[in-house]
Amino acid sequence: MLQAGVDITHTCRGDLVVDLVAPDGSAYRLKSASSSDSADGVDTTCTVNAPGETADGTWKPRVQDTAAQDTGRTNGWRLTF
Ligand SMILES: [Ca+2]
Repeated sequence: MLQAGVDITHTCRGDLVVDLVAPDGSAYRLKSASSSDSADGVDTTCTVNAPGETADGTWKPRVQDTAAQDTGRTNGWRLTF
């Protein structure tokens, strides 16, 4: 079971779309944008449905900020296979 944790400082987390990109380029959505969620930051761990994927290769987080004004930064992330 693959678990992905992300720690993001941001002033409006509803702006954010977070994906996990596998070594072969497959993207797994961890978080979608939400216009109704204006709370601060993301610090969560979620289970990713990614059958057949292994730790081999380079995994990357991809964070997109879909709206102007509010900004932030990614502090860290982790994967557990
Ligand atoms: Ca923004």
